[in-house]
Amino acid sequence: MRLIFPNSQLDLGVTRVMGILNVTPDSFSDGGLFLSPGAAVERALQMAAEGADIIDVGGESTRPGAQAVSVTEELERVVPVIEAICRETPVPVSVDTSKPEVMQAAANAGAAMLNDVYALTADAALATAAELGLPVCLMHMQGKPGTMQDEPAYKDVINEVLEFLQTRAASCIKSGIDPQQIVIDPGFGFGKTLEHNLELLAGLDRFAATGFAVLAGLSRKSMIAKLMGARGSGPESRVGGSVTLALYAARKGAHIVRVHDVQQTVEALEIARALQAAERGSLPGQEK
Ligand code: PT1
Repeated sequence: MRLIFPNSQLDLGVTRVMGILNVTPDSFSDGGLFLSPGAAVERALQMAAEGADIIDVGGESTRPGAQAVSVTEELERVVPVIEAICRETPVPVSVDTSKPEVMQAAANAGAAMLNDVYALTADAALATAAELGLPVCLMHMQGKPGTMQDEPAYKDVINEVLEFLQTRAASCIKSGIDPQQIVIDPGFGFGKTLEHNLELLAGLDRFAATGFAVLAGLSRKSMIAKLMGARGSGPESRVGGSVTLALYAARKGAHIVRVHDVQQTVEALEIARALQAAERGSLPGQEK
C-alpha cells in the first residue's frame, strides 16, 4: 500500500508519522505557538528532522468548541507557511481544511495531500479534491465542532462510523479519486464520548480490513486526560498517553498516526517494530 504524492511516494508497509502544525491562535494544545510563518516553518523543519513522514498544516481549529474561520483568514494563515515549508524540505505537506478554495490554494503552494475532517462534504470540496488528484484523508465527525461533544449518541459506533466512511469513499471513487489515494479516519474526539473513542480504537482493525489506508489522530486529546484522572489535565502531561495510543493504533493496523510529539512517537514505533521483528524470529539490524 502506498500514497502517491506529486513529487514522492509513501510506502505504508510500516506505520507512518504525520506531524501536526497548527497555524491557529486557538488550537487545544499549541494554539498561537506557530502563528508567525517563521515559527511555523522552524517547527516543520524540526518535525522533519525528527522523522515526520508528512507535515499537516491547519489554519482552522476543529477541536471541541472551536469557532469557524473565514476563507480569507484561513488562506492568509496557511498559504505562506505551506510555500515556505515546501521550499525548505522535501517532506510532503498535507493541508487540514474543509474549504475547496483553501485546498486549491494549498495545492498551488505545494501541498501534497488533503486532510478534511468533514470528509469532503462541503460544496465543491469533492470535485476540487478529485481534480487535484492528491491523496485525501476522510474523517468521521458527528455534529459540528461547536456542539459535537454536547450529547454524542450512536446505536453501534463502529458500524455507523465505518458505514459513513465507506459511503464517502464510494463517492470519492465515483468522482474519479483512486481508491489507493483514500485514507479513512474514525475521527477520535469528534462527537464521541470516551467509551465511543475506546470502542473505535479497540476496533480499529475493522477499519484497516476495508482495504483503505487508515489514519488515527489521538495525540493529546481529552480522552487521554479522562483515562488518567486528575493527573491528565494539561496537554503537556499527555505525551506518554499519546505515544501509548499511537503504538496501540499502529498495532491495530493504523497506517498513519497524526501526532504533536513526533520524536517520541518515531522512537516508540521504531522500538515496537524491532520487537515485532523479534517475535517473528529476526534479530534487530537484519532488516532495513
Ligand atoms: C484527527 C484530527 C484532524 N484531529 C484528522 N484530522 C484534529 N484527519 C484536527 C479533544 O478531545 O483526529 N484526524 N484534525 C484535532 N481535533 C480534536 C478533537 C482535538 C478532539 C482535541 C480533541 O481534546
